[in-house]
Amino acid sequence: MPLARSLSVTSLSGLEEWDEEFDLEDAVLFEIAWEVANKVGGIYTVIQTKARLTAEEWGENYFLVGPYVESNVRTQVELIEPTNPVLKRTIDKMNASGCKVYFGRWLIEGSPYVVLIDVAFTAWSLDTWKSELWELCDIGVPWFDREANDAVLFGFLTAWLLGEYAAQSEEPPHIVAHFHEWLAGLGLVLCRHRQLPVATIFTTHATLLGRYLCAGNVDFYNKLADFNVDKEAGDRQIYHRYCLERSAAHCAHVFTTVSQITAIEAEFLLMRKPDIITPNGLNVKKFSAVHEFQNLHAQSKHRIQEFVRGHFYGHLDFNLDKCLFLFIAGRYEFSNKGADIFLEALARLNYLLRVNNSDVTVIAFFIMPARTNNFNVETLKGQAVRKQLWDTAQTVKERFGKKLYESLLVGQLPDVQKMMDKDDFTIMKRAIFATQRQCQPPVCTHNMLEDSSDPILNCVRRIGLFNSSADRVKIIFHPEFLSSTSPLLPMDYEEFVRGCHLGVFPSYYEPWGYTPAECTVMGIPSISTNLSGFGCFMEEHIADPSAYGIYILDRRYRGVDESCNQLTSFLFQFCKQSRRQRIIQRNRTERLSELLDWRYLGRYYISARHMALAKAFPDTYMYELHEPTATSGFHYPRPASVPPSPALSRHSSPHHSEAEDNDEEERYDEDLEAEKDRKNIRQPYALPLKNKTSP
Ligand code: G6P
Ligand code: 1S3
Repeated sequence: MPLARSLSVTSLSGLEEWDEEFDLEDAVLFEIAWEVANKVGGIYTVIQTKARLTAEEWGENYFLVGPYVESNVRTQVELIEPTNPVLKRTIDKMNASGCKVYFGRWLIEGSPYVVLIDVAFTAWSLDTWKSELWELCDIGVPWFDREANDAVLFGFLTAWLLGEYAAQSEEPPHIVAHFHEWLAGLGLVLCRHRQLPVATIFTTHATLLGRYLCAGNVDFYNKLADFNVDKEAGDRQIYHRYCLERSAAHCAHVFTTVSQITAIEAEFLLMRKPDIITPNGLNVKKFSAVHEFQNLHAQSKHRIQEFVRGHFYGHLDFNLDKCLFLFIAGRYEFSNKGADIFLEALARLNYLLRVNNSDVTVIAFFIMPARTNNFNVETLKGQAVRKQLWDTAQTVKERFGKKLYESLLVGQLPDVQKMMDKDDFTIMKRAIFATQRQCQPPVCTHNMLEDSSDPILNCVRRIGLFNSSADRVKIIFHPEFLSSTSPLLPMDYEEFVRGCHLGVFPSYYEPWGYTPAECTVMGIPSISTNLSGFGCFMEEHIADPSAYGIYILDRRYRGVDESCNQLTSFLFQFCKQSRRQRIIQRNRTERLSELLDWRYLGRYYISARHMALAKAFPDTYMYELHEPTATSGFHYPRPASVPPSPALSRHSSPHHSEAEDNDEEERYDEDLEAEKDRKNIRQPYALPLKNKTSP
């Protein structure tokens, strides 16, 4: 009999009301997703970052289940023998019956156990399982849909795993199985159909129909109630996928989505209201020195500036110290991710900066992967020219230093006129000649395969932002994810974000949106929208989000043009801030990171699991729903001092220095402000969790 384990919720900081204990007894947790140790998109980030907290809670009884992908396993997983005897018998039995199931430790924080199933190895069962699926619930999966075929194999195999685990257990087990997204959903449906002793949870991170409908030209949110969902799914040839998704949502003991906005979407498109919202968190790294992240910003910014020096060689007629770096990053979905209105707003911003004779230059980076044929020559040449200028300066400096040294050795002050000779001037002139350029600095860093039909490039052509000297807004489209081994911009994504001033994510369809969340925990302000899960979550928990550097664009109640004007106004206001104001704002942004930490947000997952256990095993577990609902929590008031508006900020701190950029004064002021704010923050409500009752 496994040892009874219990979760002491008081051990999690800051939630004094959580003083009840929920005894997990012999329960085991399986978390099942196609993205376990297999990076495809955002779900990987959810599972990978949450693993440490869940492993701490469930210990030896936590198993992640995903597909076996050899290349991933080689780099991320240490294969070992199963430690749990029941699971060992289960895996042995499956392997003896023609499956290939592996067990190991995923080498990430928390080192969780993983069960990886080679779905291709059991492809011989596909036809049998497809007809079983048809007999069971009339869902017919076409042969050509490879992803759906994988979903069928993965579904039957995970249900087999869970059923076998139950069969191999000496006493009736209490299994919790948490399935993520439609690709894993069939396993849940089969568990219910086979009446396995499994408490099931289904989380949708984005609905299939929502994603497809938004990508088209549809007024999605105003028409949510009117869609004929079966027809819409059929028209897009995803009816079978949609059925798998909808049946998983309906069969689950507990159904969750990642945000309130996706909850509404699910209610209309999947016809089930989620039982609980499980927002996405991150592992927040708190630095021991409070201002460490500001130093990191300065270091990374310096590296971006180096890249800019190369990219704009021959056209460096703007002050790099007054240059602001903005960026958008993510899947290349031009309108869903809001790249369309960002470009339009940049054109308007360019006009405003020019007519106001601003000395600020904005460089907007677009980091969205598209099909390319490697870097273009002009871009690579820029970095080579920069390097040559640097090398020339070093050579002349060394020769100069040598002469100076020799002169001092003989006890003479140097004759400045003779410190540089003809050769020095020749190599310097040659280096300067190399910076001459006939064309404008390129907008795109790569050779695009579909250059003439690319939406970003076409939009740039239309708005005419070609990096000319007169423009105050410059554009750099980097159609590939960043990498620290790139010959062009050798930085990984995190370093790059830290070096920027503002992340701009004006998405139209974004169930959660990790990009602005990542900015926040790094202390970088961002723009999101009230159509993104993140934006709505921040709006709900912060009294004055923009004072904290969280700008939330209204895309719900305004037309595109109005939203674009609002975005322009956010950008223009941001450009008007002084360095001092930006530093204050970054400090405030970083202060919100606690709100996005799994240590806090993981509790919604805990709650979902307890709710599922109580529904599946009512004799053993009990759960009571409290008001207010689970999404209530922290509340950040307005910052104690005046928000960093350009007009007011100089009076916003008790010890303001006359020197505009005196960072030390800044930090002192900010520490006082942070202390005031900390005292004002209202602690979260208890989550709707109730302790276990005896059978
Ligand atoms: C950080 C650094 C400062 C630097 C500042 C630049 O706060 O600690 O030394 O002056 O960044 O800020 P900016 O917004 O101009 O990049
Ligand atoms: C989805 O991934 P995506 O980028 O396709 O899931 C993510 C994790 O829950 C979420 O952050 C994102 O908004 C969704 O769109």
